[in-house]
Amino acid sequence: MNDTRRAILSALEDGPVEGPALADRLGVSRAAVWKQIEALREAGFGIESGDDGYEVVSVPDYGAAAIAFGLDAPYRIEYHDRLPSTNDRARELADDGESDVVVVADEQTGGRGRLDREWRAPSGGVWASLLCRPRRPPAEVPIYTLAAAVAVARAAREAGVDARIKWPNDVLVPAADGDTSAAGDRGAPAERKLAGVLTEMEGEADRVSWLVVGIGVNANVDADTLPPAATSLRAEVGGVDRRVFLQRVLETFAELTADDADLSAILDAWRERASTLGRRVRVETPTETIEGEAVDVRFPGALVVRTDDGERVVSAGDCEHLRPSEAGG
Ligand code: BT5
Repeated sequence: MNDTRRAILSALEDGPVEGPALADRLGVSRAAVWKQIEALREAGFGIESGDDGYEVVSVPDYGAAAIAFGLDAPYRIEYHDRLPSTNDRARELADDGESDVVVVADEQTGGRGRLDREWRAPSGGVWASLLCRPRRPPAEVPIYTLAAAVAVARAAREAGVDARIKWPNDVLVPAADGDTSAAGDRGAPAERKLAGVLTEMEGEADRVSWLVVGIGVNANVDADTLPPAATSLRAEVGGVDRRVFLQRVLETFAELTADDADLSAILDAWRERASTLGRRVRVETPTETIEGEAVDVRFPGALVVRTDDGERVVSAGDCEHLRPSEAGG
C-alpha cells in the first residue's frame, strides 16, 4: 500500500472528510485523492461519498490495511497469505534494521514452537510476529512473553472464551465436562491449548538489540486440523473477527510494554488470568524436574514453586499441571 493510501485511511478513521480537505491535508491533488479512493475500493474497503465527504463504511476481513485501520498501537503491519514462519520473516526485518512491525500470515507452512517443536498453523488462524527494540536488558525479556499471553487471554475473554494462562505463556481453555481426550499421559485435568507464544531475541549483556514476539492463536480453524489437545476460537465460540481480535491483542501488548509503563503491572495482569497458580505442577527445566505447588510468579517471569525441600524459583522450563492426587509422584 502506498503512503497516500495509508494517509487517506488514517484521515478517515475518525469519520467522514471532504475530498478537498483530504487533498489539502495530504498535500496532493483532488484527482490523486479520487484515484487512491478508487484503489482502496478495489482493495475491498467500502467507501461512500456523501454530503460530509468520503466515509469508510466497511473494511476488508483481514490484510495489512484492514488490520492497520483503527489500530490504536504504534505498529506497521506486513501481511502475507502464506509464509513458512512469521517469526522468520520478522527476524529478516530485524536484520534490515526495522522495528515496530507486525508480520501477519493467514497460513504458515513451517510454524515453530519453542525448542524447534512444530507449530501447526493452517489458514484461518492468527499468526503474528511483533518486532520491537525495547530499551531493556535481555534478562527482562521474559516479561514481554508474559505480556503477550495476557494480551491474548484478554482478547479471548472479550470474545467469550474462558481463557487462562499456563506458565509461562500458553493460553488454555478448560475442556468441557466429560471431555477427557485432552488429558495428558497422567490424566491431568483436561485443558486445551488455544494459543502459544515464541519469543526470540538478540542482544548484548545490557541491552536488547531486537525482540520478536511470535503469537499463534487458533482462531477460525477447525479443531480437527490441530493436535489432539488443542482448541480454537471457532470450536469454542464459533469464530471471531480476526482483524478485531488481533487489533485488541496488539493494543494490549503496546499498552503493557510502553516505554513509560511499569512492567511489574504485567505480573498482576498475568496473575489475574493464571491457571497455574495454586496448582500442583511438574516443571522440566533444562537441567532437572521440579515438582510442587505453583505459588506465585516473580519479575521478570519466574515461577515460584513450593516443593518438599522449600521454595524454588524457576525461570525457564516446560510446565505440566498435575491433579492434586498426583502430589509427590
Ligand atoms: C508454543 O510452543 O506454544 C509457541 C507457538 C508460537 C507460534 C507462533 S505463530 C506465529 C509465530 N511464527 C512461528 O513460527 N511461531 C510463532 P510450545 O510451547 O513449544 O508448544 C508447541 C507444542 O504445541 C507442539 O509440540 C504441539 O504439541 C502443540 N501444538 C502445535 N501446534 C499447535 C496448535 N496450533 N495449537 C495448539 N497446540 C499446538
